[in-house]
Amino acid sequence: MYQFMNQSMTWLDAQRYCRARFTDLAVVMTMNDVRRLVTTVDPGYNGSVWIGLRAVGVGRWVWSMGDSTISQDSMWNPGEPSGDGECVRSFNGSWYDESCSTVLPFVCFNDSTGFVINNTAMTWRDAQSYCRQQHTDLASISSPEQQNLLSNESSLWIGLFLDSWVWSNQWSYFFRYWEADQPSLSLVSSNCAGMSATDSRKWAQYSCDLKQPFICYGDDKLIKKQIVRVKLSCNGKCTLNDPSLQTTILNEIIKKLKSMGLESDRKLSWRKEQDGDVFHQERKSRASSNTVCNSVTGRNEPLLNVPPQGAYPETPQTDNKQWEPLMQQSQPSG
Ligand SMILES: [Ca+2]
Repeated sequence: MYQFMNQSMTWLDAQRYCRARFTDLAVVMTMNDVRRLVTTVDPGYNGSVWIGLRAVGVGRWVWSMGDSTISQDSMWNPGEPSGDGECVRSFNGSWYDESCSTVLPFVCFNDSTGFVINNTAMTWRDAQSYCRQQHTDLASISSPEQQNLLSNESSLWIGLFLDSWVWSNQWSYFFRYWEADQPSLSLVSSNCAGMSATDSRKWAQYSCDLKQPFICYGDDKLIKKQIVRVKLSCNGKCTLNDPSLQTTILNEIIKKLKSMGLESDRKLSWRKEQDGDVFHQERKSRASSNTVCNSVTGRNEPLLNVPPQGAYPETPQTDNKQWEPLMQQSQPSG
């Protein structure tokens, strides 16, 4: 879950903030993540924002699809990579590093149809954009068999490129969504990445000292969640796992808690256990009487999630005692 923070910080401070309150600065692994990231930003804010990507000193060859490092059976031509570019073309079944601004035909990978060769010459980045829009991505080549499919082709861009960036959480994941001219070797002191202010919202590099809003991911630790366990009985006259009955009971509890002072922005829900049920028959050893038809079992498996924005009153005060014996309070988190 992405969280937009509309306050300006340096990249390092933003990272500290995200780690303290959420999990980390935003990590992006797929085009779907890109779309979610873009919609996370407040509509009223048009500037650039930090994401959790920063430069490291060393480059390594990785695939555009992001899911793997270079194959063990790498197919470099002897003498390659020769250091004359950060993108890779396949020619006669071997790989050559090449300037990314060279225009070449390219090979996309399509989830349904496999390799798709496109004979329109483009820069590597434009070819990558094209493949992501029309197919899945620029092709990864992970076996000699796949390379053989290209052995009779003239020069084609493949998905391999030299990457020297790393995610804040150290995940080895190489999905990138750079602006056409980024990352740029001429911007050597711009070692942190953000989502740019352009319409495309692709990524650009900035000085890490720049102060700008940022996007974190993870659950908000400031939202306190309280879990209470309830024991209910209807003497065999109902099925407590009937969803409509659960809704009715929950609404009654909400009504009661509100009358006791629960604020309206707090949310209550039933917590399902792994089997999908909310209520479980009390175990025989714990059953207090054979009149209990449905009740809660399992230590630390309470059934009500109460994630309020602030602390819920420590001890619910009520002049109506009928709910009180049914609830147990757990320690609020955070
Ligand atoms: Ca070369």
